Amino acid sequence: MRIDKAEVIVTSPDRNFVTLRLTTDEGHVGLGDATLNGRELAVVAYLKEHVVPLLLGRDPAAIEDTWQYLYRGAYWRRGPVTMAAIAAVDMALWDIKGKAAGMPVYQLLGGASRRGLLAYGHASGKTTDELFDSVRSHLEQGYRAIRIQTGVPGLKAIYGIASQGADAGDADVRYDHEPARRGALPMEEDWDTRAYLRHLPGVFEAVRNEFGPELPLLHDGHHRMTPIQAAKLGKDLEPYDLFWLEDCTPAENQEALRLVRQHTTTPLAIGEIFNTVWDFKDIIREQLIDYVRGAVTHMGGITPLKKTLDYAAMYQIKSGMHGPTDISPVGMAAAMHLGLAIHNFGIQEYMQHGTRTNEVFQQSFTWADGMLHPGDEPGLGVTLDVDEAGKYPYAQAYLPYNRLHDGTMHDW
Ligand code: CS2
Ligand code: MG
Repeated sequence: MRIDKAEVIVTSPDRNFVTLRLTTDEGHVGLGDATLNGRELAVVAYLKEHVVPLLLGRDPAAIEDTWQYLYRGAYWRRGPVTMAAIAAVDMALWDIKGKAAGMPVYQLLGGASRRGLLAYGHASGKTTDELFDSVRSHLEQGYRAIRIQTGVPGLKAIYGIASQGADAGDADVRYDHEPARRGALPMEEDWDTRAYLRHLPGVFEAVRNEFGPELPLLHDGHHRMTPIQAAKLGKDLEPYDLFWLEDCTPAENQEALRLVRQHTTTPLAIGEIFNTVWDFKDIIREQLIDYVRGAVTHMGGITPLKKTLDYAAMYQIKSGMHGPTDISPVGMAAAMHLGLAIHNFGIQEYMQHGTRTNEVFQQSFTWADGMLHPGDEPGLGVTLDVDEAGKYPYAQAYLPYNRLHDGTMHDW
């Protein structure tokens, strides 16, 4: 079998997605997600200009060799653009292998290790009342684990909080499906870590009082704290028994986690912006985290993320793969197949794509009783309707950015 055709398809149904579509001389089609939120076209150019010419004529069965060829062959390794491009190739090749074998990808990865994948959704609100409504609506949708993000008194707009768009002067800014603002410059948000640290423990206390001790609760600190601030937050949240505290400090400074770890037993998750096992190596070996947040789409594909998670398993560290709406349905399917197969699955983030996205990408996964399952169609189980995709041209969109009250740029 040979790769005959390699197309890069950009579509923007509810938000921008980049998909690599490979077709073989035997007519098998494989899809890979190459979406890099806010910098999508850089990956499109990387794929079209530099990767597609290398793929034509290659044997699609040689997944490991193709991965090494693209990673080592380029000499310039790692980085989000390179690794999103390689990820798309890797996913598409697994998809083709599954279709050629007549098996879902999770079977090729060793078969199912569980009935389904516990998934968490994103509850948020500017106020505690709004937050409670959001938690209730997630429980009604069947979620059995919930991330809690809340507004902070005195701050006008915080990333990850739905329904603040109107106040921020843009009624179209909805976090759930469109955190990136289309066509304009990025939205400015504001931040005050001391106000946040004062406010958040009380919110978790209120949520526990309202919803009881059992519901797994998560929180994303989105890289905004210093190590000592993160240590304090971890300690202050201990009574509320979090499933995890995510990205408490900027992910580049891995030593920060040593300090956080010395002070708190709140479980830590990190890695949605990491690209390779090298980013995780030390924090896994030193057992500084509890969950690996890497996305199939941004870690170079199923092949290297499986290796990273197998390594993490030696230290009882589990998966918590990134799954916001900027991971396309193809990337989500890849995460579900991998999560079903590995032994050390922890939890899967699941935000739910919009209706238009689901019309462009037909998917075989199921969502019932708070659990995801990738389905049993051969390959990844996703097809792309090219005509439907063509209705939604690319629209420039930026993620927001953050400033402190005195105007200083801050991590968001
Ligand atoms: C977030 C994401 O899902 C998460 O945990 O951190 O919303 C993240 O900010 C976006 O994926 C950025 O593209
Ligand atoms: Mg996050």
